[in-house]
Amino acid sequence: MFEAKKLPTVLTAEELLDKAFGRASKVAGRTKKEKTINKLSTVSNVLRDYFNKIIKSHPSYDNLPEFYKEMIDVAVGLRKIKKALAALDWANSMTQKIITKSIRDVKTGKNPEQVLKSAYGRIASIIEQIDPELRFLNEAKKILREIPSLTDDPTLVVAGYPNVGKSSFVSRISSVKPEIASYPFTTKKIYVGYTEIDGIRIQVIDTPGLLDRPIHKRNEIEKRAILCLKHLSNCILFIIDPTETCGYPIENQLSLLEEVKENFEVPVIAAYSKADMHDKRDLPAFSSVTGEGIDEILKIVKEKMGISSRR
Ligand SMILES: Nc1nc2c(ncn2[C@@H]2O[C@H](COP(=O)(O)OP(=O)(O)O)[C@@H](O)[C@H]2O)c(=O)[nH]1
Ligand SMILES: [Mg+2]
Repeated sequence: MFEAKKLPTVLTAEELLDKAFGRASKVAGRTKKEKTINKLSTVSNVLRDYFNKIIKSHPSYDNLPEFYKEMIDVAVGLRKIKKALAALDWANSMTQKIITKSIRDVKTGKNPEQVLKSAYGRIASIIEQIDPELRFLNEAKKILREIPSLTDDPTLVVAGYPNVGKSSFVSRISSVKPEIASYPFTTKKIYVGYTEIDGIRIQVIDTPGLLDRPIHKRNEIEKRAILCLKHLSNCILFIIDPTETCGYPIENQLSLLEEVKENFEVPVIAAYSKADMHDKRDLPAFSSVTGEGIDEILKIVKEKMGISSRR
């Protein structure tokens, strides 16, 4: 599971240099030589710890589930993150090299003050070079934090026109109140609920604004958001409101169903909502108000997802 909430704040070059040199300015030593070596070692430790902390806080992006890779790529750019982390790695080894060499120079008798001054100058110039990457990583952190935490439980995505009863269904079957997260790159929200079918936890996702209108009319960013859903879903429940109280004629709802079927390779279950208001039963029908038909729907979901209750 991807947990961007753990990503730390990233300092700018100036802040990082203040931190390292500030810490070094407080160290003591019996001789000028010793004091200089202690200062250099302090800068070395602060920088190494800092760079390692930032680099290690990021997951191994290549090993993330496709859903996250796609989402992160759209939100901030996977290559950009990798390049920025590589730049930090570079700065880390460069500054350590400078410090190791400087300590050796002091030990072998070079003027401590001059060595320190020159080392500080070179370190500062390296850190300043990666300032854009540091700033980018801090911005990326803010965006990545918005990415919903999803589990790798089997996932049911709920689709259908607005007001057909998607949210009501997700709430009805969820053991806990659905969590709301946002897509980091659109204004769209994701509602995530969890239910159990025969002891197997199922993640149920409702994404208002994505699979509730013709896909072919979507802009690029929405199409990519839909692509993220493709990586995530194991099954789709397409809800049709035959009463049309949702405000959309049944023909439009059916044509969206066809489009969803064409765009997704997973099983798509079509079902009627609001069964308490009509008698149409040529498709499975359920009511989130009375609870009628809900167990039937979950049973079909279980079959389509290939969930076996034998354990
Ligand atoms: N009678 C009845 N009304 C329902 C049912 N499910 C949803 N509704 C109503 O339909 C409207 C839209 O439901 P909602 O779940 O918000 O739809 P969504 O936009 O698809 O998420 C709300 O006023 C619900 O109370 C149902 O099973 N029976
Ligand atoms: Mg809704």
